[in-house]
Amino acid sequence: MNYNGTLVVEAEPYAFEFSPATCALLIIDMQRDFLEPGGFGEMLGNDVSRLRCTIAPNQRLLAVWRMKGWQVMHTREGHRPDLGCLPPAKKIRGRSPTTIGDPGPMGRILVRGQAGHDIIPELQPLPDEPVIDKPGKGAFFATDLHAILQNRGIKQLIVTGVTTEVCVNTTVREANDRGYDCLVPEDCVGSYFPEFQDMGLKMIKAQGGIFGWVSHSDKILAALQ
Ligand code: C5J
Repeated sequence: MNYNGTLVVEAEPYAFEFSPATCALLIIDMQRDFLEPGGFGEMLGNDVSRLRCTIAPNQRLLAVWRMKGWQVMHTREGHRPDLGCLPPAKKIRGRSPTTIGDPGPMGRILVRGQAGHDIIPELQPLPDEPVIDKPGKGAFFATDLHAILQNRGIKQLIVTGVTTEVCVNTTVREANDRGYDCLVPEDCVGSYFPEFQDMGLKMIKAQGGIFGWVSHSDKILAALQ
C-alpha cells in the first residue's frame, strides 16, 4: 500500500495504483454460449478450452473482491427476444446458416433469457451485482454502464472476461475514452486464438499504456497483502 492508501499493482507499462472504493471489477461476457462445450462458440469451430482456463483465475479474483465488499459488475452480450436491438449487419455477418437469434445448441443464440446467454455457473452474479446486458461488443454502447459507474464514484476498472481482442478490448477502449483507468489481468482474459490473445494484450499496454495496463491476477492479489 502507498502512503496515501492506494494499492500498487506491478503491471505493464508501469505500476497500476488504485483505491478500492473507486475501482470496480468488471467481468465481461463469461457466458455459457462462449465458454461451454456444446455452445455457440464451439458450434462455430472454436476451442473453448482456450477460454475455460480463465474461469479459475476469475473465480479467485471475484472471491477476494466479494470478501472485501468491493464493487463487482458483469456484462452479457445478447439481444432482446424480438431482436429489436440486433443490427441487420450483425445478424448477417459471417454468412453462417445459423446466426444470432436462431435456435442453437443452448436455446436461441445470444438472446436474453436463453440458457446459452446466461453467465456460467462458476461465476454467477450475486443479486446486488449489476449485470449489464449489451447488444454490442463494447460494454458502454447502448447500456447504462457509464451512469452506474458515475453514480457509484468509480474511476478505475479491473477488466476481465472474454474475448480478449473483441469485447474486452472494445470495452477497455470505450472506458479509456470516458476517462477510466483500466487494468487487464492477462490470465483472467481469454481468446480462441493465441495470436489474438498476445496482440490484444500488447495493444492495450503499448505506447506507455495507450488504453490501459496489463498485469496478472497473482500480482493484483499480492498487492492486497
Ligand atoms: C465475441 C465477445 N467475440 N464477448 N464476443 O463475439 O468477445
